[in-house]
Amino acid sequence: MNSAKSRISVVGLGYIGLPTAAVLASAGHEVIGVEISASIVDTVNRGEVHIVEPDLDGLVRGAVLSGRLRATLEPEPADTFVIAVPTPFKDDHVPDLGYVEQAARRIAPSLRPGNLIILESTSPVGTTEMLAGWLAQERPDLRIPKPGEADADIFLAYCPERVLPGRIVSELVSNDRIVGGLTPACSTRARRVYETFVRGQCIETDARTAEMTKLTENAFRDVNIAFANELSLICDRLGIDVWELIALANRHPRVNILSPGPGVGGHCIAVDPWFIVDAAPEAARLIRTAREVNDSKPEWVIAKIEEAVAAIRQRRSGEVVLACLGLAFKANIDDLRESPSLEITRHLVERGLADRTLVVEPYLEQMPPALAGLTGTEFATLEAALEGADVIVLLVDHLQFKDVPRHRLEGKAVIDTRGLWR
Ligand code: SAJ
Repeated sequence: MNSAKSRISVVGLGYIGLPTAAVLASAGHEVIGVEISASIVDTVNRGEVHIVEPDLDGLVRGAVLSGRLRATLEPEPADTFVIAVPTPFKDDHVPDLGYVEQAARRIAPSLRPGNLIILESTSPVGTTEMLAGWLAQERPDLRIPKPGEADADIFLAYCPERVLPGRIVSELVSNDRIVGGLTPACSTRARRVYETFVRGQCIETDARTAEMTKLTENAFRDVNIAFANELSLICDRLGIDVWELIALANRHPRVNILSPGPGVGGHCIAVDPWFIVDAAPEAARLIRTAREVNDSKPEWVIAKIEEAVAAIRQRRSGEVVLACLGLAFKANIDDLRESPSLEITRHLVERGLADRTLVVEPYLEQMPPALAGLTGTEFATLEAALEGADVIVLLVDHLQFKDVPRHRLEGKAVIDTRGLWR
């Protein structure tokens, strides 16, 4: 471990930036978080958090109370700048680097010779070179590093975040880091920063390889989840329990199939593989197909729910009540980004499939804006859903749902997209 402590500016205090800023502060650095949202700045400066993530609240409170972390709207000079802003894609699956460009142009006036800039946002291959280009436009007085050229006034590297939502604080410290500089000197400077708080290994490479490593990790997972999701469709046709099938196949020493679900959500796995497809459309056939398989899973789930409701309506007249359990994109978190569960629920409500739809999400205190105000929906407790629903759709395998006594499901149509109750 390197003990050098310095002044680090973290640009973007979201799911990655805020935990990173707090971990850096607890490792002894003076950390300035730069945000465009005034309410996030106020929240952090009160020592509070705007996201639910295990252990994050205590870490941020401690960092702010110790005086080593503060948030601001305006960039200030620092030794190192870590950019952790979103990189979504546009409607046509083309990466949108607007936030990275905006961050680069905003920090540029504060840069001084000797500064290190690290990009952590998931990015298509070549983004770090583009970042160098934006900085060069803003600061023609500074020599910006170029691959193959040793001399420069600042250092620039790509180091992807790889932490799992729900385990961000521990994985930030324990995971290995891939550090890809525009030059070897950039890699080494960036590695030394990570070595002040990372217990895993920090491995140097070039920027393009580091960018592609991140995309590859998430595309690998996406392809493997697509395999499980495709199996669930095949098993449904063949009358086989896919969960039993996977458990049995996984007894083979070299087979490890992931779990089917209602689709793939989150801001990473449902997005990043498209960056590869966009860069090499003809070559990325499997990666594209996996995206399509996972993206089409919500429609299949919706069709199953429609069948269940239609069967009840055929059997009897009167009100049909549907309950959707879980809106988050995966278990035990409050994150709704790209959530297939939210997409499915919204579709069902907008279609008016049931007379009433009870929405249960233990990680939220009220109906999220995407569903608020839609007629026929009610934000409900698990108990109310078990009491009142004719059709129960389990969309997220939250721990709170696991122990539902099976007799409470009797007489209801149950669509368990996660295999939690099998
Ligand atoms: N899912 C399944 N079946 C599974 C596993 C996951 O349907 O067997 C679904 C989840 O329900 C969720 C989605 O896939 O909707 C993604 O969840 P996840 O837990 O696989 O991944 P994320 O998006 O929370 O985090 C991923 C991680 N990447 C890998 O595991 C390769 C994390 O390490 C990355 O840091 C993160 O993406 C990121 O920020 O890129």
